[in-house]
Amino acid sequence: MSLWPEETAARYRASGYWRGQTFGALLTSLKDAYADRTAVVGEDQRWPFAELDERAHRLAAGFAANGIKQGDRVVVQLPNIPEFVSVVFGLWRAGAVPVFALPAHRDSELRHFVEQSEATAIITVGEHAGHDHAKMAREVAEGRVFVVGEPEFAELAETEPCELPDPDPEGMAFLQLSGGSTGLPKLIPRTHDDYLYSVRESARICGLKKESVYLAALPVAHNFPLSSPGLLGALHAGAATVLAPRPDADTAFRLIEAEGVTISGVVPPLAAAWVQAAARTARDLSSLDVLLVGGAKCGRELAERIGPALGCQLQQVFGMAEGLVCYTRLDDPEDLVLSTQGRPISPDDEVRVVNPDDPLAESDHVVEPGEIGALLTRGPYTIRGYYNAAEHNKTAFTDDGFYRTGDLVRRRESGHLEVVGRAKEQINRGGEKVAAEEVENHLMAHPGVLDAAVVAVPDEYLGERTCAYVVPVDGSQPSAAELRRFVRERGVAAFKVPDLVEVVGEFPVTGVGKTSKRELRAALAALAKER
Ligand code: J2J
Repeated sequence: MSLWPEETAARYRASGYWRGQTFGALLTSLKDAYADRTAVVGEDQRWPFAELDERAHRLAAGFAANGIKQGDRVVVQLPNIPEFVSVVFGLWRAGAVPVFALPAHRDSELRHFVEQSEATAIITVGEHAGHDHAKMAREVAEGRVFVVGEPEFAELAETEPCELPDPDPEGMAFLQLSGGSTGLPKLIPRTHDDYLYSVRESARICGLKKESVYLAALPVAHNFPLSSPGLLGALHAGAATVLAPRPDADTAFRLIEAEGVTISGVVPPLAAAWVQAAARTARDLSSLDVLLVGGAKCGRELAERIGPALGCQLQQVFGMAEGLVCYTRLDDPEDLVLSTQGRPISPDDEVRVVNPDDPLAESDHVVEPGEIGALLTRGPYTIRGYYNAAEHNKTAFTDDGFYRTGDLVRRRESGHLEVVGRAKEQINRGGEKVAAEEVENHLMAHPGVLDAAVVAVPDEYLGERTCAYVVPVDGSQPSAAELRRFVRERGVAAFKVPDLVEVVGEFPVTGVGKTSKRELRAALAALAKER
């Protein structure tokens, strides 16, 4: 059954966007075409396509033998290691549905993913970057836990391959995470058909060919390094993906030189750090042709420095795990590349720019061409609803199925979009998304906190940082340090711990009642900007 209205689905099939191929079947065809070519490179492993294929077959059989059935959700929390790739393809071949947690997520988030998806297993690592992931998973899991590096996983990985039925290409292939603006991250159901379309086109738009080498610098479970064009785009083109354990310039430059990396993707603060480091590196970066920058706005000043400093072409990308991805094209005029965030992948990506002052504007409330408005979108790889979130979906989507991105954009005549701001209650911390309400809820769990409002403050390096305004209960005076520690100890990703905490007698804005958190946040954000 399609997750889109049947009539629309039929159109996407007829247009050749949806081709009825699953990721498992894709890997089989890649193995046939590129058997001995390198598919995945880790710190001490290098797998040709044939080996990746074999490993995925064995894991699939192992998962099936361990009771993981078609349609079962399995939370995957793995860093940038080759096993991420074999596990995910193994799950796909077993017909299971990976739920992509990031390595930064901690127990409260992991628990939420398990509960929300009713996951029957978690696949994770042991110690990673100073955190015991295996212990955390065992505390949170409601079913099995498989730890890469432990004997039980090794056994899975050695299972004799077997024939398994291919899942429905129009069914849910995996659950991606939303950046979120409300309480907790929503789960995004993507299908084989819709995602493969965006991957295939991304690979083409970014000029990938089998000789390309993609460096996954960001955590590869994130939608950007996974699919824009990312690991999957590289695999699709028969190209190698090098998995960087960390995104810093030293690590990245070492890998670019050693592996002859031709293309990578980073968030703006990382691009800035690479630009700076390039001036004093002894590494040879001449293989790098293209650097994708996205996840947060890349200002013109930074955009202008990237090409000259790194000796490559800048490609801006504006995407979202819910679907729509825009790229500047490699043959676009320079001005568009430097000053816009690109245009959509598909001729059938419908883009509407609507009245920004009406948060629930319907898709026919369009603004004049060239005016700033809120971006709505609908298309062959943009979801029509979050997973198990009927209530939230009523406001996150218009009646006619457009996704309310929460982004404020201006549309050029060429179709290129300029991202100029945001209407959603989210802080974009250098590409890492923080939902204001989620952090407020953590703060409000503190016995000394009466009310909290989390807003963005401008930051030179990250673009934005989080600032929490906290009103204590009478007689209580929690310190900023204590509140930050409190949030951290509730088990959240470090990037969600408020950067600044202002404990105030009352919210320092007049004329705003308690009626709308939204208005309060807007007023506080304006105040914070002036500081
Ligand atoms: C301004 N804001 C941007 C940009 C994303 C490719 C690239 C990024 C993501 C991603 C992705 C932006 N300028 N260039 O999934 O496939 C903000 C917008 C958007 C939100 C989505 C991909 N690129 N953003 O960042 O799901 O606010 O996906 O709605 O994490 O990031 O966040 P996310």
